[in-house]
Amino acid sequence: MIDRKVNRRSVLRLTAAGAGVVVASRYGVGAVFAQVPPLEEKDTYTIGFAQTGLNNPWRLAESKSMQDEAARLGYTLVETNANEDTAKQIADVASLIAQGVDILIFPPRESQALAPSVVQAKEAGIPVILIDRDVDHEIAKPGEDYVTFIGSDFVDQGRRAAEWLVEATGGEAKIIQLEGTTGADPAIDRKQGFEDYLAGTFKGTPTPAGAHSGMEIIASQTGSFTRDQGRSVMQTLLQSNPDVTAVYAHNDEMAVGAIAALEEAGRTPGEDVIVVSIDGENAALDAILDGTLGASVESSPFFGPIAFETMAKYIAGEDIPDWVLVEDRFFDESNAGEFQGKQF
Ligand code: GYE
Repeated sequence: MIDRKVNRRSVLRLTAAGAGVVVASRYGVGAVFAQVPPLEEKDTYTIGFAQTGLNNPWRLAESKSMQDEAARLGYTLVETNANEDTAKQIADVASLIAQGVDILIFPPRESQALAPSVVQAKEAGIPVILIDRDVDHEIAKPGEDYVTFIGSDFVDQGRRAAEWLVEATGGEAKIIQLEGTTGADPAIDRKQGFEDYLAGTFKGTPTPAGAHSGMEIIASQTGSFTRDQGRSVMQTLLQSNPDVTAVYAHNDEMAVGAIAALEEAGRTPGEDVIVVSIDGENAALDAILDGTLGASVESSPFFGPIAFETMAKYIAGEDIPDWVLVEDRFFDESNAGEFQGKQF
């Protein structure tokens, strides 16, 4: 499992850190840069869980899933809350490292900003499993600096939203895109998957459907994954883009906010403006059933079981893939009733 060689990147980092720097680690200096620190078999573990914030149903569901699974296993979960402040999350991770937790399992709020924190954990001899968001692989690599990323294919989520929207609008739409948190992996990838699909490519390969030249993105701005900002950004964008006929929101909370803004402006979401988003929360299923939201690609927050199962495999010395892919369902009017109230 941990028979990974010191590669060029590790060597460069060692040089950059200064050859004379002594790195404090439970596993000795040599091992630190070569591989993810191992985790020994014990009766119980202390897990550092640095949450990005608790300001929406998705985050609350994720935290509860982690808490429930840790409790079920009799492990101690030390949870921090960064209140959607990246600098705070960096400090939270540093503090969990200083406390000497056995392992860190957390969602990095921003993909570049949190990558050095992942490397710092490794250098302190603490393995990291990333859940729900990934870091920039140019700075920290799965299988080398951290165990793995467990989460969805966000590029594909964007593609699926685009594909549905093309169908729903007959290939003709003036789209406002509400982006997620700037610098967050799902915001970057959901934008790319959506825009690339409309341009006729998917992950660098031409799509059979080709380019959709009638689908025009007329404005694209961040709403930071929140309902409030989804609403206020939509209010502003509506003023300058009254010709909008579709909204693609990177998550349901922003879609729900945008729907409110559209209604306030006298528009009829679901009729004159078609809305699509991602997550599959209860409020989105309700909106699908009342006709204001068209569809939502699932992005599950229930990481507890899969995170702890992956941790157990790592302890047992099993080979963990660099990416533990979470498969997502799709919600629209055909199945929203079945799942209504059962999500989060
Ligand atoms: O879609 C969003 C949340 O990182 C995948 O973050 C997650 C996203 C999720 O705030 O609602």
